[in-house]
Amino acid sequence: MSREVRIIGAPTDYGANRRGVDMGPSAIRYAGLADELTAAGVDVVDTGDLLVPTAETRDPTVDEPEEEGRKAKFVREVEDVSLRLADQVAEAIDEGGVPLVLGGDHSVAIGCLSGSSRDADIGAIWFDAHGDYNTPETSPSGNIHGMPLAAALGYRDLADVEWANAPGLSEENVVWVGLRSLDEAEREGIRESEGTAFTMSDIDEHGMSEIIDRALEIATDGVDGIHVSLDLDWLDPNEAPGVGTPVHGGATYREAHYALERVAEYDERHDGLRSMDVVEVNPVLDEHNQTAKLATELAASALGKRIL
Ligand code: 5AB
Ligand code: MN
Ligand code: MN
Ligand code: MN
Repeated sequence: MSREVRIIGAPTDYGANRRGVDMGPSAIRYAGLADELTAAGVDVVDTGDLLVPTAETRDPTVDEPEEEGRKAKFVREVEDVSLRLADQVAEAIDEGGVPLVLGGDHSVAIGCLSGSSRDADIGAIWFDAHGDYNTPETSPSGNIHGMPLAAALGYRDLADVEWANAPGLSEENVVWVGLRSLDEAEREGIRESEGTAFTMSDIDEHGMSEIIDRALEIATDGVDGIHVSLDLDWLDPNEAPGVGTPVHGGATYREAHYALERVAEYDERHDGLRSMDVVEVNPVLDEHNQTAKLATELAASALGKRIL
């Protein structure tokens, strides 16, 4: 029997500074996600989208005034989505599936990590141009999509909340791959963290093959499984123009595919891919749905699509 991949749409833009990323799940489905996954040999169940009230009906600061030196916009809305998403992710895993969460902005990773680590110790591979390791204290923007990893690790609190905590996420099993844009205090935080950061320079120096080897080894060491978080701005903007915070000098098309093919290969041997998210696709900024298409292809690569 083949494995079930459970698609969960999380059409949020609360965590981002640009509107449009809430249309990501729709664009990714339209780009042919279900067919790509079916071709990869998994059973696909699409549970539809979480209900997410449109940002225009909410006041970003109503519950979380921007106190001096402390910014986190739409924090109550992110809390609400995170709690519901975490339940769905945990349920998919309980029922033997692999949840594939479609963002939405990267704040949805909070619910993913929290649900995925509810009853297990997990590592995480964070494919992203950015560290997403800000806190309300360090964030230059107040946008929660720049904070999910720090929030999930819990000791860096997001507005004193327990809901953001991913109980079984082990910091030493967190690996960033492809970093090239960090804020000052965020850089300090990553340096001090027990996680491992591979920058684009590391990929230049050692090649994607060696970096993904090391990333998988570290992320999977001593845990029950891993969460893979794929921010499309990890790729070079030439490949993935449809993102809100593009940064030049990113992963190439083949580097990205290769890395996710290696995740699939690891998973095939160890059944170690527990959950995944694909985030930050912004159809308003995209060109002919190119970035959404890439998101579907990369998800399929991670979930077992083979060339031969
Ligand atoms: B993304 C920035 N570091 O915190 C901040 O796209 C950008 O989920 C965050 O990686 C980018 O606002 C968040 C400047
Ligand atoms: Mn990013
Ligand atoms: Mn360990
Ligand atoms: Mn991100």
